Amino acid sequence: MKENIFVTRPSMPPWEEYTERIKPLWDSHWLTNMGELHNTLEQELKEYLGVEGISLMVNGHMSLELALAAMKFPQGAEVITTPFTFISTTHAIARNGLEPVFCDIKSSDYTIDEDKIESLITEKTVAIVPVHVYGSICNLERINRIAEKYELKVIYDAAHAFGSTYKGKGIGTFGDASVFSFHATKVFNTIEGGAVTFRNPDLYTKLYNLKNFGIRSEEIVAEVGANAKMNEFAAAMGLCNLMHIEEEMGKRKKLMERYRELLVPVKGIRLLEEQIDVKPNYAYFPIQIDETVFGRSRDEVCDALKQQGIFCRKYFYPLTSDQICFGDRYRGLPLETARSVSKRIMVLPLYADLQIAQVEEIVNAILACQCNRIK
Ligand code: T4K
Repeated sequence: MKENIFVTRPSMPPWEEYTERIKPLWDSHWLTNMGELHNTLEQELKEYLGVEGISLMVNGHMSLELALAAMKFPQGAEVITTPFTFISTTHAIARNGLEPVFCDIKSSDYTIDEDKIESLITEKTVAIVPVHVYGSICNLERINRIAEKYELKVIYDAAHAFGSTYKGKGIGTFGDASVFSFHATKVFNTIEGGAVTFRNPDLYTKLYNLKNFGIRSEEIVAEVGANAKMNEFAAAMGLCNLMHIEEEMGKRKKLMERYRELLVPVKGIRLLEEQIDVKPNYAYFPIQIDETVFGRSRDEVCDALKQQGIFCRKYFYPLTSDQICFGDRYRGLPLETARSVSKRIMVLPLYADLQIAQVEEIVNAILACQCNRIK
């Protein structure tokens, strides 16, 4: 029977490498609470990402929630963000008692439309939470200028952008903080995990308190905090995967190049443009299907591929602002580009172990949908 192809598949280090890493834990019995592997990974990632400060977390979502919490914004304050993202971004804002203010996106790279941010700023605005969606980098310079002009904080959701650089600088060095996800489905994974990167050293202590119940010593709890620590087994996975990160991205790059070669000539299918000054991380391969030109809708293509055991995903449909958990609250907002992209987008399978022949099979399956219509 033919193997199903999913949108992604986590990369795992050789079994022996992982077991070597975790073996000492059977002697030490030290499994979590900022253990040796946690601290080593924190140092190694600091160097790899080229950041001044980093705090490891249990996952990307808690990294975002706690990065926002660390800023100590007043309840009800407004945060300008994008609706074209994973629900985590919006939930992190809402769960901090803040009001998400949704800004439209650009059709060129699907990131927040910097031209529309200023018109959304009010007296209650405290921050901008842009997302480097699919690893597409936001307009860092314009966002920085807007933030400086209005004295706003910028917290980048860089869940998709691990290892990317802009003008040679690590993507985690921009804004007041950047948040990474090391979930199993990401370019770099610690099974579950995440991190906040930052320049202000005060944030290290604030985040430490927030991720460890505010405990400073056996008898002192200095702050109200949660539990969002990364454990030693996750850190061990990270240390192993970090050794193979260049190989991981190299394999993804080759697959992406083949996708591009095959799909660029296809009318009605739009690919993400490469960005100037950006070293990409080859995280996702989204395509937009224009039904009027291609002859088949995104949903028809997705369903047809599913029938053949190819499981693409409609990241990100519906927009987070239109999810039922928010009722009709944001349904009338002028988010034309985001709504249009969201209806046409699908993400094709991409992971290091995917074979070039499978990429060709996926593209053939897409093209076959078109032929079926023409017949
Ligand atoms: N901000 C943004 C912009 C994000 O995209 C995310 C997460 C976050 C914040 C929050 O970060 P975390 O708290 O998650 O660290 C997946 C991931 O679970 C999620 O991490 C990711 N974004 C999102 C875009 O995708 P689902 O609901 O699509 O996952 P699921 O379970 O359907 O997995 C997708 C496919 O991956 C499966 O069809 C098969 C494959 N898979 C998955 C897992 C979990 C495997 O092969 N092995 C596995 O262990 O959300």
